[in-house]
Amino acid sequence: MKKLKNKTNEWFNRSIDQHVTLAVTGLSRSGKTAFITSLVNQLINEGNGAQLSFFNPVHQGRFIGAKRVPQKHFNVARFDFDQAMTAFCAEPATWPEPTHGISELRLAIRYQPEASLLKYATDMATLYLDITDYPGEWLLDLPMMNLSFKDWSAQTCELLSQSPRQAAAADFIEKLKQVDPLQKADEDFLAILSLEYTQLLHHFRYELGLSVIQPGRFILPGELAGAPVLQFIPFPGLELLDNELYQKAGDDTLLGMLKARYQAYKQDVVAKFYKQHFVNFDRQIVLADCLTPLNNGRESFADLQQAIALIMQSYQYGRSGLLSRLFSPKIDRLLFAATKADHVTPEQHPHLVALLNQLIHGTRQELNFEAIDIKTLAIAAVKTTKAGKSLHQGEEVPVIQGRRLSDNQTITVFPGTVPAKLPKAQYWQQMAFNFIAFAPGELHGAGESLPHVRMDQVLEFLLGDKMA
Ligand SMILES: Nc1nc2c(ncn2[C@@H]2O[C@H](COP(=O)(O)OP(=O)(O)OP(=O)(O)O)[C@@H](O)[C@H]2O)c(=O)[nH]1
Ligand SMILES: [Mg+2]
Repeated sequence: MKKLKNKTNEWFNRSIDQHVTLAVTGLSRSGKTAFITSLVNQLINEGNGAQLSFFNPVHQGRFIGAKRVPQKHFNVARFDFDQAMTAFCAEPATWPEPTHGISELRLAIRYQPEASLLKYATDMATLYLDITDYPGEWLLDLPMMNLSFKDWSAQTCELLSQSPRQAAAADFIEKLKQVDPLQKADEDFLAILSLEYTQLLHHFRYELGLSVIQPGRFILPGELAGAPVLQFIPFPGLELLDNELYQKAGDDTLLGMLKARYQAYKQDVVAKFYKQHFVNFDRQIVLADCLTPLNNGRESFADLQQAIALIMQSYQYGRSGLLSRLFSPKIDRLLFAATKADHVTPEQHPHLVALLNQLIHGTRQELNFEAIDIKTLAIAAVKTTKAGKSLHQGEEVPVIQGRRLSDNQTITVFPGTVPAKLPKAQYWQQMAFNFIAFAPGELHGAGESLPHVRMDQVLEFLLGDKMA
């Protein structure tokens, strides 16, 4: 009897005080800040007009309330929810500022458990939800863990020699070819080369709209900006160097210094992130903006596809998985969300999901995802447009209406079609998609909930079972 009582107590305790760690990631500008702000806004304003009918605790009337409480880790930046809400409440409303590193926020969510036993035990249960925002670029580095400096250099220089990177990178590579890797190490010289390489990465990301950026920390250095561990470069032609010379290159040579820093980067930056943060995540949402690359053209879209394949390696837990050989992560639910779905008319949403499925499908088939439940959704954390129909040459066409970000004009457009499959050459010739950045609608105070698309389905997948 005593044993049974203990068992019940254990369950009771666990149930009234549950914890879930939810990680939110995605490449820069994919919509992480908007997503977390909306998610928190929906939960703390529940009962105040938030539209969460697909979230079971709300649908079944068991949701009691949510509030922000002090975060778990004191050494991680606070997610700036208030600043983001201030932007949405401004006149005219604006988008929150870009963020550059990892941040955290904790919510306490009160609800009534469904389970009858608990109903006798208590009327209320609390779910502590720790939300972590971190750059998706950091996940692009995992494959480096498996590569020597020589192999990484060869792979990266190969990428730099191909279109669309080649045009911007040619001078840099040419310059390196004139440098003897065995020359005397010079920190200042290496600092200059690293800066040039970092500028190239910025150009790829922000001007060419490319997604495969390695090392990912170089464009989002956080507190490591300027540290020697972020000062190295891929070096061309090392495969031609005598292997013994490569192996024996001392720390007083350029090559030796490059190898040492590359090694330090892998251990002190990449592995450290996985050890300190990633292994503690219970659930993960990966946000992907498929529309901007679709708008940018074939090469940008192909690069997104490659970046997603790299990111997927972080969720490959089978025996062959690199990550599970290094650490033991525990994510059991993984949601892929195509963000900014309010940019297309609603009948295009299934296409957007189909496209995202195809992007992750290539790798999903090969990888072992036994332990993970995966779902894909098309969402808008903050809905900025209204959908309707308009007459065009005697035919009804679906349109969206919203306030254009660049000039605040209200416009009505047919944004084009999203291909349901990975687009073929013909799609790019037609340039079928026309992406326009919209401004968010104004909120009348932080107590109002943000309009959204499918945030309730997101909540149900990520938290529904924990609040049963
Ligand atoms: N229409 C629409 N635009 C969105 C939505 N979410 C994000 N955006 C747009 O995408 C931009 C980037 O969103 P953020 O939430 O700042 O993205 P992020 O991933 O946090 O970006 P970084 O902090 O730079 O890594 C915003 O400024 C908006 O222009 C959405 O739900 N709907
Ligand atoms: Mg952000």
